[in-house]
Amino acid sequence: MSAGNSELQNQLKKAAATKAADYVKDGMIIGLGSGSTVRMLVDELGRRVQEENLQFTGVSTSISTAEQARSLGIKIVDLDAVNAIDLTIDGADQVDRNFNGIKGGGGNLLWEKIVAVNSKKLIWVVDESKVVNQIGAFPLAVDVEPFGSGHILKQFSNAGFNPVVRIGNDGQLFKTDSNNIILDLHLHKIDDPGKLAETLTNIVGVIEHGLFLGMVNEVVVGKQAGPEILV
Ligand code: ABF
Repeated sequence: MSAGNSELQNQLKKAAATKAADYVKDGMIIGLGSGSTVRMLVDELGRRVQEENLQFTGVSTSISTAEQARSLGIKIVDLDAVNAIDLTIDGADQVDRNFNGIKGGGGNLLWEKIVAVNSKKLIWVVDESKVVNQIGAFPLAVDVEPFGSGHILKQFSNAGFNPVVRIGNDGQLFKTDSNNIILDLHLHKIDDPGKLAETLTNIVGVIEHGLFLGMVNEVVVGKQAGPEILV
């Protein structure tokens, strides 16, 4: 992606994040997602906390989001400290017109899905490049227990899933916030997301996968003509 495009993409992400911040009202319990778009959301929420005295409680989907939020004066509590989350705002890597999504590019899909299923409402904030006709071109992250993961890697290879063990930016084996590993499946396209989700879920040692099917309620899309809300 050229520098110009990435600058435009960041502007579109920021527009979506700023629009999504309007959903957060005093007294709400808010699930805070992960990824660069949500980083922009948390920055904006932090500004509103500091400058407009916005008061809400956050539940984070990653260690990094919790650290960012706390540094901005946002109150963060553990998921088990609340009965339910009023609204979770998260990012996504791809989302189709049926609201099937791929998440996990950042490696936080397990906590993201746990927070999502404990939320009354789920919103994704994306730039327009994430909205696709068919999901699958983005590698599908699978959160795997390290013990015996070599056998799962082999099983994925034999199934034609083109799995790659994720390596972190430091060149070391990537580890999730739960100290699991990520196998990224390079599928190019996914014709039957529901069937694939069931297959992955039934593999012993797979902790969670990045298919989020029919879970999101609204998608705030940053577009050049202005943010658009898909429902
Ligand atoms: C996170 O948002 C991940 O699930 C997903 O990979 C990421 C999207 O990243 P970005 O907002 O940086 O494009 O929730």
